[in-house]
Amino acid sequence: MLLYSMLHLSGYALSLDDIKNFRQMGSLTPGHPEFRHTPGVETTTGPLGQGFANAVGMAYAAKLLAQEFPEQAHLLDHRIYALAGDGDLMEGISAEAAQLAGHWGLGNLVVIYDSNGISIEGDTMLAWSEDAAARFRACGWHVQEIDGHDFDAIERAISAARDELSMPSIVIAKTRIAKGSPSKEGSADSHGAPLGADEVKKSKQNIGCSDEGFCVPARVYELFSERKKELEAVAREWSEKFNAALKGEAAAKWRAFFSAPDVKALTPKLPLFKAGEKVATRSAGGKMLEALFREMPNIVGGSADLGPSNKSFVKGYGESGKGKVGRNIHFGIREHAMGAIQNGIAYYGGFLPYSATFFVFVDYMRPPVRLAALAGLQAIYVYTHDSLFVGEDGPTHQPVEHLAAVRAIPNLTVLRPADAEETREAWLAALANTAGPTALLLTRQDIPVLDRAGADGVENLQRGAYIVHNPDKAPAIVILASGSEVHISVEAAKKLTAEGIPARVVSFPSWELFEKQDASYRDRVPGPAGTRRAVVETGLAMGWERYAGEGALCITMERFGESAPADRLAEKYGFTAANIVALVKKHLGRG
Ligand SMILES: Cc1ncc(C[n+]2csc(CCOP(=O)(O)OP(=O)(O)O)c2C)c(N)n1
Repeated sequence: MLLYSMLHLSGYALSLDDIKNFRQMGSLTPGHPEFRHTPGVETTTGPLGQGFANAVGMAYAAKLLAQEFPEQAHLLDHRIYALAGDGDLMEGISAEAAQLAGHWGLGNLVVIYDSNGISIEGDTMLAWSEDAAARFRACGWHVQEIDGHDFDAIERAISAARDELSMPSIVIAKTRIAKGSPSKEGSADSHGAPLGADEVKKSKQNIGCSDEGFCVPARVYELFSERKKELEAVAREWSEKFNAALKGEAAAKWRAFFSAPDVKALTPKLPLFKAGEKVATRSAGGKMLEALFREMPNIVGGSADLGPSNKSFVKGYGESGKGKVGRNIHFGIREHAMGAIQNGIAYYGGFLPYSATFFVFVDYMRPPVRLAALAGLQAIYVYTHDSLFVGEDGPTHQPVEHLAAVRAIPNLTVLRPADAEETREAWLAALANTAGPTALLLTRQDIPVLDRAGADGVENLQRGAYIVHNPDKAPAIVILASGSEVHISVEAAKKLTAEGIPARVVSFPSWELFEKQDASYRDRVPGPAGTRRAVVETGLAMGWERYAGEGALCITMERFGESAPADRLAEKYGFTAANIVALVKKHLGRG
């Protein structure tokens, strides 16, 4: 409500009626601010701590943008402000993000911490006795502590924070929740529940306001509108200076930063692979990134300390470090902050951010992935080591339920390419998806580039599923597979066909893209009703009945794996051509 009321007063298209409609169906004032829903809302917040880390991402983006445009840098010198509460600071993500902001020296970031010592259950002392100031000092922040009800102190502190350019600033403002309320001031009772008519009336009297409901005194509107006029002049002047300073090559570069990726132009720039070549899709993904860094000046990202494994670091384009930002970002071992900082970069605009880790650790960053999907941010996740075939690291590192879990997030496009060629297409799909995030699931192990002669072309990955192997006769079995299980399925299909059981293999990298196809395509690829089908995937069968039908043969993982070399695991858990052949025969009653 603080944000909504400030937007209303500042002249955004948010009326007093919108404010009265707080939290009502279809209103512009939903329970928590939602990006793209309410004018002036710059980030979707609500899950505590996310906004704090978003602000760190925005500050990173602002600093990097100025670095990328050195001639205009003197004009790209704005600050990023964030308001945070006790809840934000209690959440671990704020500690991760604060460490990074301090390390990077984000002097353009100013956090104002409403330190009222109250959360839902009562005094924060119930569960928190950390010295927040000491924490932020330890992380390399400029720390000020003030009385948050002293307007002069607030002004002085913000001014000092603005002047501090070598490190991020936090203003710890000691406040009283529900200040002025005769019986609720300083009490957890005021956190979420309405104060009640009588208490509101008395509170307003106490702070010198009219007790009329939803009343904004005319002099308040006047004050804001005068200030708006002054600031409009400042903005105009800035725009004129900026447009004058942005000439020639820099102007073209700026346009490239602030427009959607030109997928058509990028397509021929990405590397190709030959059928039969053995390539881990994580390595193919690394090659795509190298090409994209060359072609797209605004692609930025990095890993949570797994760069060499994720193949996500691109040499020669600068990197983050102590007191510096760069296009390659070292997030350290902080998946949660990584996801939310990535969101902050996406919110800021101008950059296309990616992040990388092992697929199993998506669990450590699920909240920001969900928020990217909700907010419709273009963010790309490079999740390598995507299956049981991680091998020796064992069950802690082998995803099982993760495919089902990421497929369950609305507006997240999940892509599990079957080979290096599909990896190129998957990257193109991610670049084309400007309406939400995309997860690329890539293998640790080498897998062959498929021979698609006589089958559908690899560009059909864009349709979510397509036929990679088709027998001459009508198929007796259609095998649906994704990622590294596709080539094993093709090998099995060839054997089955040779034995008189014509078998089709459908590479099924993306449920979400497949859902967007017309009904005739969706019917054609998995075969007409009555077709016998099998699913081969190193994840839960859960959900596959949608495409395979009830009663399909499922060669899937319904339990945790174990630590062993990948080929031994393939044998034991049945992901071999021989096992697929045997089980299909049995399933069809032909064994
Ligand atoms: C991740 C997460 N966990 C729990 C909540 C539920 N919740 C909303 S506000 C709140 C307490 C926040 O306290 P504080 O930041 O001090 O806010 P204040 O009471 O000062 O308004 C909690 C636990 C949430 N929004 N997000």
